[in-house]
Order: sequence, then C-alpha cells, then structure tokens
Amino acid sequence: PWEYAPAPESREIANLKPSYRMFVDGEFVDGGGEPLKSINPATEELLAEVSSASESDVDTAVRAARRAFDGTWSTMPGRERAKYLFRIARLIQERARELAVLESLDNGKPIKESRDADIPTAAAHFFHHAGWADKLGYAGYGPDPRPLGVAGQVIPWNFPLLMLAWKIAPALACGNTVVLKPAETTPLTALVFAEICQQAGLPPGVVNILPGAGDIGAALVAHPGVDKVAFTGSTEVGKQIQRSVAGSGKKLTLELGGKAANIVFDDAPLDQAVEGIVNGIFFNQGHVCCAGSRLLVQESIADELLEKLRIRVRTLRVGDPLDKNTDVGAINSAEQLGKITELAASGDAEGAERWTSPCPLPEKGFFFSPTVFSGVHQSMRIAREEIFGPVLSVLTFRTPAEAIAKANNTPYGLSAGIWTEKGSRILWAAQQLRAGVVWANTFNRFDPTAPFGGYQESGFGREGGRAGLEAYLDV
Ligand code: TXE
Repeated sequence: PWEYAPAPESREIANLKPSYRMFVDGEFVDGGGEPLKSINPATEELLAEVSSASESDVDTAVRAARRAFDGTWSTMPGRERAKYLFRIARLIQERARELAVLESLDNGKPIKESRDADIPTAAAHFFHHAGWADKLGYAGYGPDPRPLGVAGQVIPWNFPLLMLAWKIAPALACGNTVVLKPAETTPLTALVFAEICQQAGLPPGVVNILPGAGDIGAALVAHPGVDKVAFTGSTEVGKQIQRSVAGSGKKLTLELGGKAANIVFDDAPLDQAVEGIVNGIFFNQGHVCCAGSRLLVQESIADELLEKLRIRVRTLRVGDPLDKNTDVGAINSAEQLGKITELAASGDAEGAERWTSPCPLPEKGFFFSPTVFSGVHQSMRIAREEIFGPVLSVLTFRTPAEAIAKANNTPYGLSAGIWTEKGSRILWAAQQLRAGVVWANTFNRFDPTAPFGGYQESGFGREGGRAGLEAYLDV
C-alpha cells in the first residue's frame, strides 16, 4: 500500500533565510542571548540560526510595548485598530503558501495540515478579531471596556503560527500591546509574522517577538511592566507561572495539557467514528492539547471498532512533511520523541497490548509509528499521562454512566468527544463531562467564534469567542 507517487511541495517557497533576528519596537535586531538553532525534525538538518533574547532584551521589549500602549494603540479608535488587524489577516492569506511550507519545515507537521488548517485558521482569527475591534461596546461589558496594558505571551511548538494568532489577535483587538515568546524549537513563522506587522504598517512596539528558551519566558511573565500573562504549554510550567505571578495583580490565562476521552457508544455510526478517532489522535502527530488520546468504546462493539480502526490506521502515510500525501509527519524534537517512546514502553511494561501500524518510517528524522494500545486500565500511565504523540489508549465501558465516570477520571479537562446517534445522550453527556469543549460526532473542530479552554489542570480562561475577549479587557 505504500507505493504512491510522491508530491513534494517545493521547499524554496518557504524563503528560508540562514539567520533570523528578533523583533523589538518595530525593528529586527540581534538579541543578547545565545542564538537558537532551528532544526528540521524530518531530516535533523539545521534550518536557520535564530537570535535569542537576553533578560535585558525582555526589559527593552516590555518598555517598547508600554510606550506603544500609552502613545498610540490604547487610545486609537477601535475602527482604526481594526484596519491593521484586517491588513494582517489579508497578508497572512497572501503569504499563506510561504508560511505553510516554513511551518512544516520547522515543526514537522504535514503540509496538508499547515496549508489547510494552521495558516487559514490563523488568518481567520485575525479576521474575526478585526471585526470586534470597533464593536467592543456591544460585547456586553459596558460602553467602554478598557484594555489591560502590556500582554506577555508564551506559546508552544505544536501550532506555532496558530497559537500566536490565538494570543495576539484578541490582545490587539482590545487595545493591548504584546511581547510574545515563541517556543525555542519553532520560532520561524513568528518572525515572518513580524515582517507582516511591518508590512501592515503596525506602529512600532505594538507587537514584539522575542525568541528564547524557558528562562526568557520566565523573565517575561515575571516582568513588572507586564499586566497580563497568557500561556499555552505544559501543566508543569503553567503551575510555575501561576506561582510566579501570584500576588502581582497580573491577569493570567493558562491553556495546559489534556487527556481527552473520545467516547463511542454502541449506536454510533462506526465508519464516521473511526475517522473521528483517527483525526482525534493522529492529527498533528498527536501534538495536540485536546487530542482524543483515550478511546472509550462500549464493550459490545469494541472488537468490531478496533478491527475497523486498525484497517484505517494502516493506510496512514508517515513521512516527509512536505509531501502532500503525508498524513503523519515528524515528531517535533528528539526530546519529545524520547518522551513518547518512554511512555509507550510503560504501556508494554504495565501489560497493555501494543499494535503498531506497519507503515515504513524514514531513516532520518524523528518519527514514531501510529500506535494503538488495547487492554488499557485506568491506573496505567498511558491512560493517565499526556503522551503528546501518535499513541492511542483504548479502554472499554458497559454503561453510559461508566463512560462518563472514566472520561472524568483525569486531572485534566480540556476536551471530549461523543459518538452516538442519540441526541438526548449527547446533551446529557455534554452536561456530565468536565471538559471545556465537547464535540459530538466530530472532533478537533476549531472556530474563532467558539471559546476554547480547560477545566482543572488543563488551565483556566478561554480563547476565542466573546469569552476570549474578556481575558484582554478590564470590564
Ligand atoms: O513544554 P513547555 P515542552 C505538554 C506535552 C509535552 C510537554 C513538554 O505533554 O510533551 O508539555 O513540552 C516556555 N516560564 N505540552 O517542554 O516547557 C517554552 O520555552 C515561562 C502541551 O515543550 O511548557 C515554550 O515557549 N515559559 C501543550 C513554552 O513554555 C517557559 C503544548 C512551552 O514549553 C518556562 C506544549 C518557564 N519556566 C507542550 N519553561 C499544550 N497545552 O498544547 C518553558 N517555557
């Protein structure tokens, strides 16, 4: 089944430069930190050197953001801010192919995902929030809701440009200015976004992009000039940030890990459910905070569903992210590959049954075959811990109440999926599930109008929709 004609997207479209600089106060400048090396995870080759911020660069950027906040951005009429956001959205669309190829090179995700999901959804977030910029008085928060000030934003590597859009678009729409730190393994599209800010004529200091490692993220969120902190990343770092800002008066939103249940009832349309399960766990190599990493299937249909699932997973093509046929790309880093490998080994050791897709893997690069563990018990690490890779843990249940109890048996609570033909059961389960998003007969659907965020250790605050604006306003 693996003989197919490769259809590689041209790498040249990415306009890759040998080195990239950080973006502060409207200018590209060298940072005082040790330069980062951006690696192509599919080939392990060096893509580019990226200058990295020092702590004093954090201070310079926060001061620039403050000047821009006081001097122009917060006092500008919303309809004027909207024009900049619309321009940014249009420029993302105009440069979509370049951004998609660059994202796939830097992150390892399949080009069909960066092309059809990441980049268009990032543009959609700017369009959506551009529409809010002059209508905040109608948002239900009084006639004149105020921006907070300077937002310090730290994002992960799994959806680099999209997470940037989720953070920057609402912040700017509401009149805040931004200092954003991309993840150390995926800074490139954020720096092309900085070019887009220049192209759009955005006033200097409104957006500042500081590449760097975790210490720079820590310095940013702790800086006294920051009024609002927004973080997406691991639960462990989220907890550190919560401690770091405690008592400072800064507003905080955290979007952290997950261990979502994808629940299939015995009346579900099974072929459709199989597509949703595959999308739920293998989209973006499973590097998704809301990934459907726990499949809960009703006992009476478990064998049939698993058989269908294995047949479907065998057809997934793992390999070159720039090949338009690729379904599953590269794991973002050697470190993440190590974590996935270790957690999967714990599944073997604890007695789960491992099934691996026979798809051949490229010889170089960081790859992991799509994997399904059956016979999983709730106490196993693969049922409890976020693997953040293409590994599905299958558990069974007998009654709807048992399904809900198992789904909720997690310290997380970001998302869940339900597959059933019964509308009443969907409404009942959505009420019972402690998860910020519940998808019914679909999975991984995102829309800028819908608030996204977690319960419990998946964090707090919402991004998207009207609730997402609240995080950037004094109301
Ligand atoms: O996350 P980190 P990592 C989960 C996933 C993954 C694990 C580790 O399970 O396997 O986390 O990934 C910055 N103060 N998620 O190590 O360290 C860091 O530089 C401030 C789920 O990549 O949390 C990067 O920009 N910032 C998640 C960002 O935090 C700090 C997405 C995320 O890195 C910091 C990513 C500090 N002390 C990982 N330390 C999701 N919710 O989608 C690091 N950073």
